[in-house]
Amino acid sequence: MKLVIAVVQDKDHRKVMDALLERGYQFTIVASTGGLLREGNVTFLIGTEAEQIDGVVEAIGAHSKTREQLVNVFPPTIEPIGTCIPSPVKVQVGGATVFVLDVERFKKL
Ligand code: 2BA
Repeated sequence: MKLVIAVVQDKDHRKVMDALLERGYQFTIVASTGGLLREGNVTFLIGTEAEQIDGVVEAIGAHSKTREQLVNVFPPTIEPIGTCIPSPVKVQVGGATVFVLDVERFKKL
């Protein structure tokens, strides 16, 4: 048994849900927030057999787009707080960030 943890952009999560449901995978979604952008994303928890991992990852990848976003970076400064000007930097977000973990024990009680 494996656990797939996938962080998906908010804009893509409905399509990813539909794709997983169509293929019969069971999952839980959790609302989450990216540490850098501080924007909402969605984390999928998908418990599945090892043979199904490729199908799961493919379904997620097929609907997770890469996008560019601007993030404000504050330069290191000795100026008093409030006088430094943030410079926007482009970051590439996504597709999805996927982790695959071994499950030691799985039980529905
Ligand atoms: P955020 O933390 O908001 O990050 C958005 C994007 O900013 C990232 O896109 C990446 O391109 C860039 N970024 C974030 N932290 C960075 C760093 N320390 N150095 C360089 N670039 C950085 P993605 O890599 O596609 O990640 C999208 C979202 O997936 C992240 O949103 C975060 O919520 C999650 N994520 C990514 N890597 C993770 C990890 N190793 N552990 C846990 N969550 C992760």
